[in-house]
Amino acid sequence: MPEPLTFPPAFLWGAATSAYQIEGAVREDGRTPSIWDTFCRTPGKVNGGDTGDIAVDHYHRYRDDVALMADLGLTAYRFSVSWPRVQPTGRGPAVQRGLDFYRRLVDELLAHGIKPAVTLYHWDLPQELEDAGGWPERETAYRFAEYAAIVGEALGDRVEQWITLNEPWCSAFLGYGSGVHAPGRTDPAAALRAAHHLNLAHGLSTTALRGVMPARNSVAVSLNSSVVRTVSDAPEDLDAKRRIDNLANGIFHGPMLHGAYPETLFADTARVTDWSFVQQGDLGAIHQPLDALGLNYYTPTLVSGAENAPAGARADGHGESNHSPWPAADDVAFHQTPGDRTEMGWTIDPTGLHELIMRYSREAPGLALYITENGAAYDDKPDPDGRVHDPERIAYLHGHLSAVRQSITDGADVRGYYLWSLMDNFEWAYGYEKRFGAVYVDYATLARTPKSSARWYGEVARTGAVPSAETGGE
Ligand code: IFM
Repeated sequence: MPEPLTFPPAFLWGAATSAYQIEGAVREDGRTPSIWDTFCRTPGKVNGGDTGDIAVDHYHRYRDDVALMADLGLTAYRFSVSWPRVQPTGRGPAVQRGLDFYRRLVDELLAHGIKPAVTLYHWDLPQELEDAGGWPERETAYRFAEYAAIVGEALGDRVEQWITLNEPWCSAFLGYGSGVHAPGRTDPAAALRAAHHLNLAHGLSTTALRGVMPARNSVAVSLNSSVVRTVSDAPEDLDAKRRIDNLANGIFHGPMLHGAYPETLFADTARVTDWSFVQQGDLGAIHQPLDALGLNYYTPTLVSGAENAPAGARADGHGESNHSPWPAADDVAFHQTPGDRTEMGWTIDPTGLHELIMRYSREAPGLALYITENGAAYDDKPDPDGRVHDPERIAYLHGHLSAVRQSITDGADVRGYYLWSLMDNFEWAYGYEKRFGAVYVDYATLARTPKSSARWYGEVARTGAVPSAETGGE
């Protein structure tokens, strides 16, 4: 029997969700539409015409959901606040009933000994702000800082862990580039403007949070930084890697961690934009001291230069669109990494997580690292006895947690892991078709059933050690 892998005693064992994916109650207590409510109602945008109207009804079932987490043995929970629930028009005063929901949720978590981590933005921009121009407009960054201060003031006394943005790459490049995410625009110049204004929003909101919260609280951002690999060391492939690394990673961590965009990014994208939207002082405003960095990891990215690309090689794993999410990189080819895949078609490769952690240990020395998302979608179905067995997910978690443990051994300061996701939920343009949950949700009854992976992961959380993958959580 192999030895279990033991983690540091204070390591946080969590699960993650986001507001639009689980809450439902989209018209209650003063909430107004976000860009995702609008996108879901645009024919052909979301699989099966699914919406987040009900989602998994967490807004009404949060007490049961917290009890379930406690029963499993989780010690942390990462959730997002819905901007249009708290500040419906994206400006002006807050709606108290919206804030009260999150206070109740946080109090419930604390009463169960579960540490809350709040994400301020997980993609649900108030529609009114999109109507005013959305993230390509500079004003949206200032509106976000105002909203951050409202939430920080309301919850800062009881929530220690704060995350400004979740995966700004998706907001900018899937939302305004390929259009597979809300608001569904397909304009590469707008996508780059959006990226800059998301960076500015991160910096301004970090400053705003610091101004209203106790100094002990920690502020971070969650990046879905890509592990970019090449099919060969040919110069055109290495150049493709450099360009995609800039667009996936450096465009965000450059200004946030180092106060500068990668120098070559400007030349790479010159045919799309002149970057004149970057104003004097912006980089200083973005480059705020952080306490931690959140890393979201699912699969590596494999690229080549166009000359090494078989016809039609465009498998970047970010959904179907005639428009690339990668501005000015139409000649870069994306390839499927060899190996087993999850239901999303994403190759399972825990070595990528190790590589990512070690890179950011170097890129962000002194910052605590958290894996703020990692997980897998599978086509889970209940057995006739009502149980849901998901050995593939256990194997996935085992592999990735082993990679985290290895990174700690190799010197990385990783303090916690949040499994994506606590329960099955609305998987954006895929609707409810893809199940990422450790807990199975029957969408007809909304009943929750922990899958075997939830029991397995709960055991990990309780013991602080990863057992052998053969332990099925039963
Ligand atoms: O469901 C999403 C989540 O909202 C953001 N990160 C990736 C997950 C899986 O696609």
